[in-house]
Amino acid sequence: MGQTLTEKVLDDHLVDGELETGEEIGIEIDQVLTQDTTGTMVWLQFEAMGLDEVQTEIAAQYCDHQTYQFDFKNTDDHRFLRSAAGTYGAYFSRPGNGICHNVHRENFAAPGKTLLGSDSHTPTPGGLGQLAIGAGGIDVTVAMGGAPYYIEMPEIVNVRLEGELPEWATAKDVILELLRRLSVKGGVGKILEYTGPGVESLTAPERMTITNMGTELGATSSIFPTDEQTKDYLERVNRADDFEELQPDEDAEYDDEIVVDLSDLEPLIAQPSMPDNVVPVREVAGQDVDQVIVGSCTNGGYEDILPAAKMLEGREVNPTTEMIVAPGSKQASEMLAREGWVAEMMAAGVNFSEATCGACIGIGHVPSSDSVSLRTFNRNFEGRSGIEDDNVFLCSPEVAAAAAIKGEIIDPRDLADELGDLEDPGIELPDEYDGSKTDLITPDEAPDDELVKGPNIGDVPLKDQLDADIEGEALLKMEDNITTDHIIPATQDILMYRSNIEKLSEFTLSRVDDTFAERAKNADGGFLVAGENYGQGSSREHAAMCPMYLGIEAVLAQSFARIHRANLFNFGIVPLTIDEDTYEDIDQGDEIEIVDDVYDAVTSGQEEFTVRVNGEEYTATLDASERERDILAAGGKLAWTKEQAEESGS
Ligand code: MIC
Ligand code: SF4
Repeated sequence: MGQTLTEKVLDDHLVDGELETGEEIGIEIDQVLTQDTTGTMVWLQFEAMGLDEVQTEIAAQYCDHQTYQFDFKNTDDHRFLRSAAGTYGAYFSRPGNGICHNVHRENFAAPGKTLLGSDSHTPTPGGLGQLAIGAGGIDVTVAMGGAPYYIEMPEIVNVRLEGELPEWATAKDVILELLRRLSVKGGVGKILEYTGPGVESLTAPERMTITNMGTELGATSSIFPTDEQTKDYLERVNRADDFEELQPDEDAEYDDEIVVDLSDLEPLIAQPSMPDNVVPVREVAGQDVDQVIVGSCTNGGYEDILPAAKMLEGREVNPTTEMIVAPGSKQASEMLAREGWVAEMMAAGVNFSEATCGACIGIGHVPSSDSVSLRTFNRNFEGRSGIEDDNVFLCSPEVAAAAAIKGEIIDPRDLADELGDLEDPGIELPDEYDGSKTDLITPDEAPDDELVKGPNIGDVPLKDQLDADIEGEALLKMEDNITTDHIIPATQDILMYRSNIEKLSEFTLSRVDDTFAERAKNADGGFLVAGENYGQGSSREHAAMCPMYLGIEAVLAQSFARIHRANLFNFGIVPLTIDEDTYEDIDQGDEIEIVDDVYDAVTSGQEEFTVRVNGEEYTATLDASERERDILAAGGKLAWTKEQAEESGS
């Protein structure tokens, strides 16, 4: 039987296990990336493990989330990250240089290589045939130290693309269509592999918009085969040598297949406040738009901003609307500036920003109250923009620019009819991506050789080994699709504490219940209860670290998002699955007791646990590999890794 492309890349990197769906496999990691809000913990844990040098081919530390540096704590984090990159041997990308995924794809992403990153949108270079996976910080730390990365072999889904995109439909509409069909949990446990005759019509940057936002489906990764388009892109970024032809075998077998006829697509939009709440733009047309933002790691490339700039050329942003353009990388800004497009956009009334994540996580450009904001981003979780009652829609740069011109949501086809002289700008790649590279500092040029820690940078929190008895209150009962933005928000006032868990933990789940952190701290142990897809969204391990710090010992949920589930193991919190009836029967405040000796049950491979709630008994399931059980028993991955090192005498 032939192999899928995913299997080929995995096979090439396999160091443990077999490529059978559901089996745990260990793979070698070639490249790692980290950014400024997860990177501080990555390096603090690198230090705590006693590691002394990066072992992967490439390790890159980007500064992209807290680039406005509102507080010395942000700048201290950046200085610490620079010193860690210098000390341990990673590339360092200064604030303003761009978003990790954009800068990584310009400089390092390569077909057939593996990439592990402490950011959930790490799968972006899947559009170049790279197998890229997002993970919690400590998983990246360990991979950077040279150890394999372990995951459950995902199902491989064939997403067959047919036809070609019609006018005004874009790559963003391809992924919005998949979200509409599959939902935000439709990709959990899966890798989406794109195939079919429609692939060749999409340029590499368009493919990367699709793979970037595969994360919103909950997918482990997304990958495209490589071809002339891949080669063309790599030539334009001056890395032709990185090209490698990669295709699935003709007789490859997939676990599932989805067919998308590109020619059927039209401009789509995700309504507030979930990326899968997708409808045709025409269905919501006519609503006034207060704010439009083009940018982010999904649509912040040169190729994404240029169409919006062309649409605005000789026109004006509607007086009732504000339009912000925040490029994904300084290289994109620089090229657009040199070609005169920045001036053109400014003349149209655009507020042109530095290259940053910024508004995507509620840092700057917070929408006004009770208003509509249209963004080309990948996430619109409630409150993520920095205001609780936000109305954030997600769409393509073309739909965003149309709304900025009209002042209301409008399908660009209808705006073109109205204006008479508006044409679909299409997609255009620059002859050469020729922005300067001065802000990417190589390990050799690194100015520091010891860690520099400001006063806000704390220690890595540790937990004791797993208890035999776990009992306590159901401290919080939550619904389906709770995001890591609910657990540890990323807004400006909170983000600066990412390297200070004691302080950060005060904000734990404050968006759901602002008494939670205090109650948890006083309770001395307890449970979290949630519905389906608990912990979707970001990779931030802080969403497990802080509950651990507050004494949470187990989470009972109907299902878990992949990265967050791994983070719970990594910080010694037992993730137990319960069925819907059990979920319904548990109320916040109920007394819960795990009847089994938890330590023994976890280490002996027991799957079913008896949970007593107010005297009634229920079954909860621990579906975990032997390695995950050992990590849990040790009290988390840091303790476990140290134990391993001691056992092997290194
Ligand atoms: C996000 O988009 O939510 C983030 C901020 O990039 C996170 C990382 C983080 O929380 O630091 C992610 O996607 O992993
Ligand atoms: Fe940054 Fe937003 Fe992309 Fe996360 S999703 S990396 S915050 S641009």
